[in-house]
Amino acid sequence: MKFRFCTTIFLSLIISFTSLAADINISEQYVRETIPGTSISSAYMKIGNQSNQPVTLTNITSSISDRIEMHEHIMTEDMMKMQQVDSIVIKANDSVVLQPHGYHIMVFNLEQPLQADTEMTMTLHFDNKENVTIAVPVQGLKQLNKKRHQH
Ligand SMILES: [Cu+2]
Repeated sequence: MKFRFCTTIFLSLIISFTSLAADINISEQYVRETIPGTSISSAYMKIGNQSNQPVTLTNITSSISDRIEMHEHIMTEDMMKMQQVDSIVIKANDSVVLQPHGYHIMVFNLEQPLQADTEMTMTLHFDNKENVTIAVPVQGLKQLNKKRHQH
């Protein structure tokens, strides 16, 4: 009994510390259902930084993929192209929206296709040592609007 009591206090201390340290706020996240015959997908979200310091997203990991990259879309010679970026900076008290035709997250090497109405877990690693693990709902291809993100 005594052990359980201590564990409860310990856990609540961790939780309150975590909420105090939460400078990063992720919302509106979703990942696309895998197009049949492929093993990739793309994810989008809004990343808010509630601190007075800029924060840099440096890496993204997940148990279901060993290769997750940050990408951006750029215009070159009248063509929309995408390229990998090493990091994404979120300014102090600001937010960055990852969305089609802008910054986005690419998930490669999926062993299992992502199915609509399930979710995947990913961890975002920031340079302030804050790691944020989120559940990302899988949005079905039929739920997407007609402007599809082409690769
Ligand atoms: Cu991409």
